[in-house]
Order: sequence, then C-alpha cells, then structure tokens
Amino acid sequence: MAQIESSSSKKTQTKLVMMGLSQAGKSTIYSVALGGKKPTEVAEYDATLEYVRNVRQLASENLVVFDVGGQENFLDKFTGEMAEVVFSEVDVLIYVIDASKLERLPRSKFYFDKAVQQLQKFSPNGKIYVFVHKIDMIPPENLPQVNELVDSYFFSNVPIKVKKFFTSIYDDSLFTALGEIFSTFIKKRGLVQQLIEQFITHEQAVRVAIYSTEGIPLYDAGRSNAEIKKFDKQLLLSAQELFKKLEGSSMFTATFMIGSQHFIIFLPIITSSFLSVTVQKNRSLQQTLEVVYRLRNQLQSQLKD
Ligand SMILES: Nc1nc2c(ncn2[C@@H]2O[C@H](COP(=O)(O)OP(=O)(O)O)[C@@H](O)[C@H]2O)c(=O)[nH]1
Ligand SMILES: [Mg+2]
Repeated sequence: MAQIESSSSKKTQTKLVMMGLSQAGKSTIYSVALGGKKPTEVAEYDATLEYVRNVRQLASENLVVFDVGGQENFLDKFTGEMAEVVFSEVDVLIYVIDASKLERLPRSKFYFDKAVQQLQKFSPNGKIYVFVHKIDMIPPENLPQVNELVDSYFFSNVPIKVKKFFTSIYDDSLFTALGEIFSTFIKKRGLVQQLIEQFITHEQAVRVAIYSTEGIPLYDAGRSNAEIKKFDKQLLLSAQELFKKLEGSSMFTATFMIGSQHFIIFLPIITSSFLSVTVQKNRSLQQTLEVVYRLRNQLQSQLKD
C-alpha cells in the first residue's frame, strides 16, 4: 500500500506525476528513462498497484516520481477523493496516451480532463505534458493522421497550455522529451550552463553536454549537429555498460570523422551523470584530457548538493 506523502512546508524536491490509462507505458517509461533499464529488460511488468513512489537524484535535484496505477478504479480514486495527495505540490504532470490504441482515447481524455482540473486546483503552477507514446507501432505515413486525431480530440477544451511529445522507448524520442522537460526545472542550470559555455569559448570545444546516466540530455552547449549528437549518444550507450564494470573515474574517449574533419569525444562520469565533451582534433590528447578533467571537477562540485 502506498503511503500518504507528508506535506513539509519547505520544498526540497521536484515532484513528477505520471498518469494515463493502464498499459499506456508509464512504468516502462520510468524504468527505461530513469531507472536505468534497457527496453528489453522491462518487457513484462505487473500492472502498477495504486501508485509507486520513486525517488532519485537527477543532476542536483531530488526527483520524486509518482507512477499512478492506470486501472479505472484507481484513476477514479486519484482524481477523486485522493486528489489532494496526488496533485499537491506537483511540478510536472506527464500524461501518457497509447498511440497504438486510439480507440481508448475517449477514456483517456475523460481522466485527462479530471487530472488537469485537479492540478489547476492543487498545483496551479504545475506544468502538463502529454506523451503520445509507443509511436514505434505507428507506420510513419499514419503519423500525421494520429497527430490530427490527438489534436482535435484530446486537446480540445483544455483550459491551459499543454505540450505534446511523440515518444517511444525504442528510440531517442523519450530521452529528448524528458531532457526538455527536466531542463525547465533543474535549479543549478544557470551556473552549470555558464561553466560549460565558458569552456567552449576558452578551449574551442565543439560541444559540451551533460547526460543523466540513463541518457537524458540535461545540459547542452556549443555547436551540435545531428551527426555529433548521434555519435555522442552511441558512445554514451557503450559507456553506460563499461562504467558498470569499471566503476569510478575512468575516461571514455573516441574519435570520429565527419567529412574531412576529425573530432574527439571525451566522456567522463560526474556524480550521477555523464559529461560529454566534443573537440576538434587540433590539440594534443594530453592537453585536452587535462582541461576536460578540470571541467569535470568543477561540474562535480556544482552538481552535488
Ligand atoms: N511498442 C512499445 N511498447 C511499449 C512502449 N512503452 C511501453 N510499452 C509496452 O506497453 C506495455 C505496458 O507498459 P506499462 O509500463 O506496464 O504500462 P502502465 O500500465 O502504463 O504502467 C508493456 O508491455 C510495455 O513493454 C513503447 O514505447 N513502445
Ligand atoms: Mg504501471
């Protein structure tokens, strides 16, 4: 049984509520994007009972995620007599729609409207996002149709601004969406962003990014084209595996070429995140390693509390 959250007066954490009908993909989204599971490891999960409260550190934030059970009797309860518990002090509500089961859209919309209403009542500053999820199951040519249907049906009569993302656990879309959402409330964003931008200017780096260990992009500065980002992400995936075995402070580096230009990516770990630094290959490796380590240490003290 879930416990009732005690409402302390001082806010030291960020509260995220995930809601949506049963089987929409909420628990999977949590495990893949925040719980460090691979999509293949979460194939079969029990339907969430009542709700699950997960706490984790993300950059310097304490993130509390409520994964609310999607069965209708729970949804009735959460948008009804238990609404205050669920919807108080909410920073972000992510409402998940299953794009492969659009016949459930009316049901989903019914609870979405209730959730919006309760959020406005108990957390008027809370932000709402809708994930049109499992888009890997939609043939690309049908996407415009799905989009239109969701817009006309789901977003009609919504009294506040809601941002929509198309997501899937099988590609980068989920991480990109969460990165955009989290970057709006990460507190130390200003300082960290400043540090990485200064680094770009002083060291002529191409790009500096910080990812959560699961791969959510939290900070980003510099020039980054799609190719660099893609390479960065691939490297991150291998690094995640490697760091599990190596633990600690090893540095992962790789070189790659785009056209005739050489690039090096450095990937050290900082607290619970990865730092990725991309430079052009015009300085010695040793020189670059030193400045990357220095940046890592500076960020380390910023990103722990
Ligand atoms: N094809 C596809 N299936 C997904 C995706 N995300 C979750 N699922 C599957 O959807 C089913 C329900 O997921 P679950 O997280 O238990 O839903 P919940 O009831 O909303 O918590 C599971 O079989 C997942 O493997 C996705 O992006 N694409
Ligand atoms: Mg669940």
